[in-house]
Amino acid sequence: KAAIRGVDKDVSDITTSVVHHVQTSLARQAHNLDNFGAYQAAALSVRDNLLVNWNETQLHFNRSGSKRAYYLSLEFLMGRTLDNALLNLGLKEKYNDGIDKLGFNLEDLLDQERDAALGNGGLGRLAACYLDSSASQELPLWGYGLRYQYGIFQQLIGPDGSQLEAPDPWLQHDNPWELPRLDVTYEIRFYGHSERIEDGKAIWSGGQEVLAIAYDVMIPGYDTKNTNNLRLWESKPKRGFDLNSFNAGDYERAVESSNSAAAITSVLYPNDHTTFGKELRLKQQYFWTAASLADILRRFKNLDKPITEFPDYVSIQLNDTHPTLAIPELMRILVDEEDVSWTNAWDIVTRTFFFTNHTVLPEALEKWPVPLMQHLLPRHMQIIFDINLVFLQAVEKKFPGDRERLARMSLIEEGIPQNIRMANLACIGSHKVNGVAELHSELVRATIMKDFVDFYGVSKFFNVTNGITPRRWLDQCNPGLSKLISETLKLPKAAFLKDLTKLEGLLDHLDDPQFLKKWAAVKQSNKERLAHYVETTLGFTINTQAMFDVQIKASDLLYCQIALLTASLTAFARVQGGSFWRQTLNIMGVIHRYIKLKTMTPAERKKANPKVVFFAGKAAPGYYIAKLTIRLIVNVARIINEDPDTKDLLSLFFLPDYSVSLAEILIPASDISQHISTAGTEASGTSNMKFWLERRTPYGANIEIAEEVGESNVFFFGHLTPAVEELRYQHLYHPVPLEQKCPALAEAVQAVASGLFGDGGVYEPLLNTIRQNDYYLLTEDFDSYIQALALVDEAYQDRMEWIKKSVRTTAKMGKFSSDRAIQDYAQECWVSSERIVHNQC
Ligand code: 26Q
Repeated sequence: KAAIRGVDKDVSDITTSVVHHVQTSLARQAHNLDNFGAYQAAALSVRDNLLVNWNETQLHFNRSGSKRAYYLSLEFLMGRTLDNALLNLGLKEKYNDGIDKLGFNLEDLLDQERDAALGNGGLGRLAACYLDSSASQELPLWGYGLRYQYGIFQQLIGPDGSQLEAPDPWLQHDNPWELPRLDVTYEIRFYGHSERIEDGKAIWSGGQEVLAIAYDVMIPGYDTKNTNNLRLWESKPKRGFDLNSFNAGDYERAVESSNSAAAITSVLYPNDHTTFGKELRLKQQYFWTAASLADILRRFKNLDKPITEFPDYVSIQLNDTHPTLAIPELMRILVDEEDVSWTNAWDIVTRTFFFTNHTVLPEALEKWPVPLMQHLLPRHMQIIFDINLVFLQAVEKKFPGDRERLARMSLIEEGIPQNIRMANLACIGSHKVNGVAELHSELVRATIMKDFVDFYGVSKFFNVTNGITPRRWLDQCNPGLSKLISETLKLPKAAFLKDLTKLEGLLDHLDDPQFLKKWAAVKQSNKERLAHYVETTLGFTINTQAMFDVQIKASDLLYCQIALLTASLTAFARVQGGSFWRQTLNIMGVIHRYIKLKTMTPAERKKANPKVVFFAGKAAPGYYIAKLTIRLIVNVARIINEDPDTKDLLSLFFLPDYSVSLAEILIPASDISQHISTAGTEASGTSNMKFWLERRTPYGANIEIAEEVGESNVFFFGHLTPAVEELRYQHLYHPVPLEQKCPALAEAVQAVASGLFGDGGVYEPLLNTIRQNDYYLLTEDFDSYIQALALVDEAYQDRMEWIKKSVRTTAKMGKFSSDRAIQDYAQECWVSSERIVHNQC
């Protein structure tokens, strides 16, 4: 049998099944079918295999009475499914042959699929990697999320180079990867009144009731039949429309409330802190947590165990504070509906939940106004006040008379209006709290959770360094490399794709010139694939012999505004936090390079290292400065790419509409990637794990990556985290004009201001962020950044040595597999009881 323990199918079974779906499911004719129809039929045929495995898996876990883990995340950035499903099932080659026999090309069909883009970036993609890893490790983990009608917006570039947003109607065509479960529905209440009765209990009634309907997405494990579930909720009105208004002839009024019910799951919110206070976002959060908990409880009740054993059978991981309402919701169910005493209920709750924090920036921590909560969820507001009362009494007991401490730790922040601090609630309602990289977790303990560490002790706080799935980010997006690794290590692919530490074996081949040549050839063909993409989408031909330099971020640009705001409010009070990925540093570096090339003699130019720079990323729609950065990049590209003096040596592309699928093309083609956030600002970063060689500042998981791969394989530059606060203080109180402080950067800034790349005035607000208090320390880091770039150019000249660096880095990526991360979570959190029964199928 094949190395993969997957589904056994003949090519003829496959063609029969695809044709069957063309005729029956699609009601079309096989001889008159376009690529999209063929994709749909192939997807339905693959889905049949998944369904069989999915059913067996659920049966196994239901029968075994296993403990289960649930991952609550408002975002799952899944990307495409067909290719991944084929690889995980071990059926890719056979489908390739089958589709070929039917007169189509599998790669063309794969390209027909729309990304499922139900996420902004890091946090959502992490959730998707964790689903793949837990399914592959046969762990009974389900994801719970929302089935948004519209995912993250589509990004277009307008005539003046600005970002334009368009909706992402990803469900326009049937989605073969989901199963509506019209029988799995729950009624979710909003508004109304809560009346306290005896023993801390209350009756919550009235208001609006909305229906939650389940849609299941199958998550196939790799090299196993185990197939887990991602359950996404859709909102629907409980009643079609209001009959009284309808009968009175007021049709608009009659459908108003049903429209408002459907609106709950209509759109994914961009990661934009201006959302705090928006009623619809809070409605999303409650709708989703309430439906998920009701579903989890129903499954637990099938086990027929006393409710006190709930935490022995259920662990719930909270992906950031977004699902924190699950804590008061479980209290409500236990106290009001299950007759559990307050103390016992709190004991159950605090043994069930685990909280993962993704940011230490105080301004990015979720807060909800008390009046809004009171109006939307009156019972939950009471419960939060009650939790707070009991908690603060305990704090007072441990630290008598320390009023400032009480004020800091309270779930309620005083002010007009008062706000609920969701991170505090998530922390006290959870058994454990973790950060997402060593440095980040340390910062969590030292800053935002310091008082809680004093109160609970440090053992409640731990670290799980993020990881990425090697199935998608190695095998699927870089099949040539995966094949070469398998041949070189003389191992079936499954061996290292399930145990990424096996890549260390590559170190034994560093002196084999044949192997290095093959490694370089794989990179070259990936660069050609990207060049082809650029040619077909932007109409530019690029030199694939040049170095490819990539900086990509999902919607990360938007964070810059958060931190800029902070700068003017709290200035130097904060050491850490914020995340600004400093695309401006990169674009100023490009301009610097361009100016230098322009002034060179032809002989000097001959010695220069030809380079193609790629950017991709979306800016949150409301973030003016981030959008201006994109506009600048696009307009610099327009000038540089047409300049006959330099265009062979330097070109620049902003690739619109960054997505998982675009990342799958960009990442394998990069010679170098830039992860250049200001030190101490980014929690972890996960795209840094997807590249094999990079240029970085010391933040987040970059430090751990360097520890693994060796500092000689990364190009660190700039200041370390502890210096950042002091530097910001200096900037604020002892400002030095840009021209004196950093002439090279001043020159690049001046080039923009002077209109070299179109109307300079447009960019003034962006340029002022550098000239004025320079919160992200471009002026501090620019010179050392340019020096690092020079080192990169120099190192790239010795191509053999460069390839070796690439191999060494790859060899040491084992730690950053999401399989390792999931094991960490399982051990530290979910397997606290012995009741997990693996699905060994
Ligand atoms: C919150 C409230 C209202 C509206 C939106 C939000 C919101 C949405 C998304 C807040 C935050 C996010 C996403 C955050 C995120 O992606 N953080 C990144 O998480 C990665 C995975 O842990 C880390 O690698 C990155 O360092 C971190 O920035």
